Amino acid sequence: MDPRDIVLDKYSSKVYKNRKEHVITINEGEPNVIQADTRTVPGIMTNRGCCYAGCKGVVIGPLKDVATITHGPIGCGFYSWGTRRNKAKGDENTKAFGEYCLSTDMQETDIVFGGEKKLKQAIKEAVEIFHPECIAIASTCPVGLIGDDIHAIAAEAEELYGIKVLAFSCEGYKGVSQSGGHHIANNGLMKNVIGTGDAEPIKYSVNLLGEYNIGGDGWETERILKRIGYHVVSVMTGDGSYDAIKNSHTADLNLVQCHRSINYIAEMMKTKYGVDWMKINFIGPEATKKSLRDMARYFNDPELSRRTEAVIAEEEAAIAEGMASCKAVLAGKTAAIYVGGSRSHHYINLLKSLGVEVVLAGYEFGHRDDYEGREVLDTIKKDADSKNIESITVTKDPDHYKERLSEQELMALRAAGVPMEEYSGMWEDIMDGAIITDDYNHFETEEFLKYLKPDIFFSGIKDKFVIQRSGVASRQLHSYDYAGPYAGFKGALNFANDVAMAITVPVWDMVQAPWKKEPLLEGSLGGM
Ligand code: CFM
Ligand code: HCA
Repeated sequence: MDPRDIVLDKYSSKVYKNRKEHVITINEGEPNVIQADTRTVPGIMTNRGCCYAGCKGVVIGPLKDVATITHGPIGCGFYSWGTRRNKAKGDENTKAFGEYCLSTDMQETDIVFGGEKKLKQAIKEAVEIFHPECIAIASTCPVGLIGDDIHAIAAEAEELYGIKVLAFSCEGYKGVSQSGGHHIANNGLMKNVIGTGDAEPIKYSVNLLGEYNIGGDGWETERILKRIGYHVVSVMTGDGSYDAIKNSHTADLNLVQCHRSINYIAEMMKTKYGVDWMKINFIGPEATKKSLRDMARYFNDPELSRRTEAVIAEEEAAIAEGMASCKAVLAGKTAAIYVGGSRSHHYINLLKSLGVEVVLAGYEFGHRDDYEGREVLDTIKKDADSKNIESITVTKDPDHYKERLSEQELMALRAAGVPMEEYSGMWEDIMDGAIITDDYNHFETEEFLKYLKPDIFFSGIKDKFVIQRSGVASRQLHSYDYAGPYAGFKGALNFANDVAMAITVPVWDMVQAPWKKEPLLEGSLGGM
């Protein structure tokens, strides 16, 4: 019996009806349709985060020179304080506030009588203590429920202090996952920051979009790009800054690493400022080489192409021996990989080049195009608050999916000159017979571990210890278990070494989950 069916069979009929659309077994040659970006069944222990996590935690949080105030009770500020690896360096020109957690710490009385006064006071204190050029306000759930007008307060503070004050209505309950928060954050940057700088354009300049510098990935990518001769105007948003993003419209080309969190900004910048964009992937040597060559082709300069090849040759030679010895250890191993919205796909390629096959994969909040590889054109925005985003979709080969698009959509795509050929999703690289679980949960983690027995499981902090305690190696792919960088060539070798070590350490055969040996119920009644 297919492990998928065994696991799903354990659900109640109502849950089964929902989950069967989100858990599929890949059949090569079939359309392999999956349901995604829908509401989690209440009560299920999902790995997902919320809209606030997507806006404040993921996109705005890494902006080092922005003093970000979480408006709400202290829990959300506290739990988003330093949990994501927003690595950033300040310098003599750029302040870095990333280590701080600013929050209005709303109390019951603020919820009852309104929290606006407190927010104004918090802005005043942030200005007096940190003297930032830009402040961001991020709302948590109660703020939306009681109706504090953070946008009016931001406008008033801008006047009062003569600085930029951004307001994000990213209450946690909005939408079904982090994904809505990405939209809100990016729309805010597009509306209020991008295009407000007056720097002169520089030749061969690029922005790195959807690169969050986890483990220093952004720094490693920049290092390679600079070696070739590119100028990086801004990174959105890893080690990013308000100061740099103001001038991002001056770049020649936008490079999109995490498609899920930012593709719509690339399209908006194309429409508004004429900046072309290209999907790239700097995870894994093969993907990195392809990306660098695509860039060289775009700029069409023989000298740049020559430097591209020279840098590729040097960087590849430096890791060749190390990669080969890791591959000798890893070839034939199997993995499960489960991250938020785009890394699962990116790392499947890197694992493949090390001889590791992925037998179980999925995204927390990916949309269908992240799986099925269709180019999403969600450029037609009706509402800055992203409540009504309409999207039309197209495939790598538009004719292939023709039946799924209306004639009107196809015409709109052609008229818009959509870059149809660039984006591929997870299906492209996953093997026949692999199981895909969208928005998967802790029950499914434990069940699939039993049936698929992968040699290593890549995911996040919420399930890491359940996996380890059941005797399977685990590596976090959100935070890289505080290692990294994993991007580019040297990064790929770091990754290969870490994975080889994780798998070969002899501890896994010695671990037996405690609940398999002894009952856990203990304690005393009535103080006895
Ligand atoms: Fe993009 Fe990300 Fe991801 Fe994401 Fe994230 Fe992240 Fe992620 Mo954690 S922006 S979708 S919301 S690549 S925080 S850096 S690791 S879930 S796969
Ligand atoms: C988030 C952030 C997160 C969480 C990681 C994890 C990150 O989704 O709010 O669960 O281990 O990368 O820090 O995705």
